[in-house]
Formats: sequence, C-alpha cells, structure tokens
Amino acid sequence: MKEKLQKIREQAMKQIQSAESLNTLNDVRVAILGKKGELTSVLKGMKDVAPEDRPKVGQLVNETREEIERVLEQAKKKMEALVREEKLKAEVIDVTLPSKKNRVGHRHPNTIALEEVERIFIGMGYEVVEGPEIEYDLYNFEKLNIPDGHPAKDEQDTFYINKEIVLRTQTSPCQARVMEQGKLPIRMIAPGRVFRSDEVDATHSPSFHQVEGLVVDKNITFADLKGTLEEFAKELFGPDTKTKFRPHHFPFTEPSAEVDVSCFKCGGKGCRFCKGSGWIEILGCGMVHPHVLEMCGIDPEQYTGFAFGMGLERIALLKYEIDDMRLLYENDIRFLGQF
Ligand code: 2NL
Repeated sequence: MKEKLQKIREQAMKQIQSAESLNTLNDVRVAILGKKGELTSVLKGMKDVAPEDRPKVGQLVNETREEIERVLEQAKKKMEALVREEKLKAEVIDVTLPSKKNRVGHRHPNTIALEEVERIFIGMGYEVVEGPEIEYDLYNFEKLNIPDGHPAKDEQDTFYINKEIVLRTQTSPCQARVMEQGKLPIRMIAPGRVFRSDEVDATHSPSFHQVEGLVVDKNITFADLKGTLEEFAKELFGPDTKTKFRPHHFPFTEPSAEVDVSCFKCGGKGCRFCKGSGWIEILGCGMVHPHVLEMCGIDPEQYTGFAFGMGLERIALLKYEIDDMRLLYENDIRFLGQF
C-alpha cells in the first residue's frame, strides 16, 4: 500500500512538472484527486486493509493528498503568473510612437474680419442683430426710402422671389425691423449675407456679406457719426489711421458720405495698394433720413440717428491684402491655410 502511494505521488509530481497549461494541470488534479481519481480509489480500497493498520494508512493517504494539492496549487499559481506576463507582453502599447496628425482648421478670413468688426462695435456698446435673408420688398426697399422705379430695385440688380419678396440686397431691413419694435435708444450692427444680381469678377459676387450699423437716440449728430467711424478705423487699421468723409448720396440717409482711410501700406504717400491716391474707401454712411425714421415708427422731431454700411469681403481683402474676391469663395485649402 505504501509503495502504491509512493508511486502515485511520484507520478503526480512528474505530471505536474511537465504540465504546460492550466488545463493540463486541471486534468492531472482530476486524474489523481477527482471522484474517480487514483488516490480516491486507494481510499475506497481501505476496507481491504487490516483494521489495526487503517489509521496509519489513512494518515499516509491524507499526507500524500495534501502534498499533491500543495504542489498543484503552487504550479497553478506559477502558470497563472506566466500566462498574465505573456498577455501583457502581447498587449504592450508603445507610447513613444508618433501619433496620427489631425489637421486643425481655422476660421475663414471673412469670419476673422467679421469677428474683428463685431469686437470693435461690441466694445462701444453695440448689439449684434441678425435677420432673414429672404425679405419683404417693404423692409428691403420701401421703408428705406427706395420707392418703385428707383434703379436699385431694377430686376437687373435684385433677385425677386415674387412681387413682394426678394433676396435682401442689404442688411438694412434688420435695422428697419428693430426700429419698428420701438425700443429706444438703438445701438446695433447687422452683419449678414446679401444678394445682388452681379456677374462674378475680382470685386463682385452675387452673394456677399455686409455689416451695417445704426444708432438712434436723442441729440445724435454728424459729430457722433464721425467720432464713431474714426475710432472704428483706428481700431481696425491701426492708431495712425486718418479718415476722410466725402459727400455722397444714399436714399436712406441725408446727408450721406463715403469714408476713406489713409492707406495703411504707405501711410498716405501713395502706392500700388491705394492706386497712388494715399486713400482707400471702406464704407458708406449718413444721418438716417427723417422719412425713414417716420416710416419705421420713430418721431424724427424727437430722435435722430446715424447709419453706416460696409462690405465685409472688401474689409477682408484690404486687411489681408488679397487682390481677388473669388479666392474667398473657392475653398482652396492652399489659399485659406495662409490666414
Ligand atoms: C454702403 C453704404 C449704407 C446705410 C447703409 C442705413 C440703414 C437704415 C437707415 C439708414 Cl435702417 N441707413 N444703412 C446707410 C448709409 C450707407 O451702406 O456702401 N454699404 C456697403
């Protein structure tokens, strides 16, 4: 009996040592210690052992069992550690590898210019107001003192949806709507897309952007208009910028003016950029026509106001020294990537 146990023990040790996987170890456990295992069958054979020998044999069986269990457990732990190590090795991440480069985009030059203009006017207490791109003829023309028969209403210049509805040709209808709401005083700018039936060339497009501004309050004078736009020009083009107001005509303002700034390239001496004149035109402006105030529900005896309007693309072209407006719309990354 003792020899048999010795043999089982030796055999078990050999099998455990040569086991190469957790599964094999488990098979060894079942084959020896399981219900039908070799050691279990020895226990079952105890009935054939002389009664006086049974305690000794029993103790021997238990000792053998305990030893095999202990060695099995050790082998299992070692095997598990090995398996984990292999797994970690296989899953290793090299954090020093170069990453995939994401190409980060940026704002379009038009947007950069718009945000710059907005920043300046917000700094002076203006609100930014947007309105519909499809407008009533009433707001786009009529309330702005542009009656039927005026050249601006010509079908050559305006996209008509029907007799009463047009694609707005300016953002002034936004301002007419704000005036009509009747909350005074008003200090606002209205940026947005506008439409004109123009052929595409270096300075024209059927769809472009405008920023218009409007101030209505008691005692607003042309001096307020001049001071405001001078400050705007200095902020946009630099503190040495001079402004020049030239008389002009717009149907919605009286008096009206166009504003030039001293050329920021040559400082006013005259260069290729300003076509030798030393001045660059940037916007149109004027005192809001009393008739316009009246049509928008404001009493021109109590209130006065000034308004101005500029082409956003024109500002972007000037600021970034771009010589063809079409570049702003072609979405060529080689061009846009420069800003
Ligand atoms: C230009 C000139 C201008 C206005 C726009 C305006 C709006 C209202 C009342 C009066 Cl609601 N005026 N806007 C005034 C003068 C000039 O734009 O050359 N724009 C590109």
